[in-house]
Amino acid sequence: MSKFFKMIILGAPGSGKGTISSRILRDFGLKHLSSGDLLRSQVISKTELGVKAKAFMTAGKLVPDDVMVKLISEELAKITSSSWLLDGFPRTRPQAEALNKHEKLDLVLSLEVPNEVIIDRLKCRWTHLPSGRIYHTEFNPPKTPGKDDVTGEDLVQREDDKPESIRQRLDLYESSTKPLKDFYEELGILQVFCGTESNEIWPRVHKYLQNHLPALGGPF
Ligand code: G5P
Ligand code: MG
Repeated sequence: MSKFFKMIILGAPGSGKGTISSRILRDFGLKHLSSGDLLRSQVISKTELGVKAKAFMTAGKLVPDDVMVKLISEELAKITSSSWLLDGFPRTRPQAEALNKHEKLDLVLSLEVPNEVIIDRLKCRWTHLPSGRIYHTEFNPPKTPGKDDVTGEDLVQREDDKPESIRQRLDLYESSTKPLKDFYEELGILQVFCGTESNEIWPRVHKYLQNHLPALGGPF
C-alpha cells in the first residue's frame, strides 16, 4: 500500500515559503495548501470567515486558532489520495497540537532568512490573489508588468505588505511560530535551511527531498 507523504514548511513572512512550495509541487507533485491563500480567497468571496479574518490579516495579526484549525481540518479532509504540503499552518502551539492529533507528519522544512532581506523583498512583491501566484519586480517579474502570466488579470500588492504590518508579522513569527521548531525537533522531523536567496536554498531542499521522499514511501 502506498503511503502518502505529509509535510509542512515553516518560515517567517517573506522567507520564501510560497516560492519554494511552488518548486516542490513542480518537481515532486504534492498537493499544496497555503493557509494565507485559503484565507485570502475567503476574503475575496466575503464569506463570514473572510470578513472576520480580514481585520486580523490587514493588521498583521494572527487569525484565531479555532478558526484556523477548523478551516485547515476541513481542507485536509478533502485530500484523500495525495501527498500534501502545508504552508502557513500551523503557526502557534495550539495549532501544531491540533494537527498532531489527527495527522502523522513526515517532514517539517524550516526556512531561515534574515529579517533585513525579508523587509526588502516584500516591498517588491505582487500577487495574483485568485490563484496565489506570486511575483517580485526583480527576482521573479511577470511577463507583462502588473499582469498575471496565466490569466492576464491584474496583480495587486497585499495589504499586509505595508512596512508596519510586515514588522508586526515578523515579531509574531518570532514569538508564536519560531518556538514550533522545538516541537518538531523533538519529534525528529525538522530540517532547517538557511540562506538569503531562494535560488541558493532550493537546490539543497531539492536534494534533500530527492534523497528522502522515496525512502519514506511517497508515490514519486
Ligand atoms: P501567509 O499568506 O501565510 P506569511 O506572512 O506567512 O503569509 P508570506 O508573506 O506569504 O508569508 P512567503 O510565502 O514565505 O511569505 O514568501 P514568498 O511569497 O515566497 O516570497 C516573498 C516575496 O519574495 C515574493 O515576491 C517572492 O517572489 C520574493 N522572493 C522569494 N525568494 C526571493 C529571493 O531569493 N530574492 C528576492 N529578491 N526575492 C525573493 O499569511 C498571511 C496572513 O494570514 C493569516 C495571518 O494574518 C497572516 O499574517 N494567517 C494565519 N493566522 C493564524 N494562523 C495561521 N495558521 C495563519 N495562516 C495565515
Ligand atoms: Mg506565502
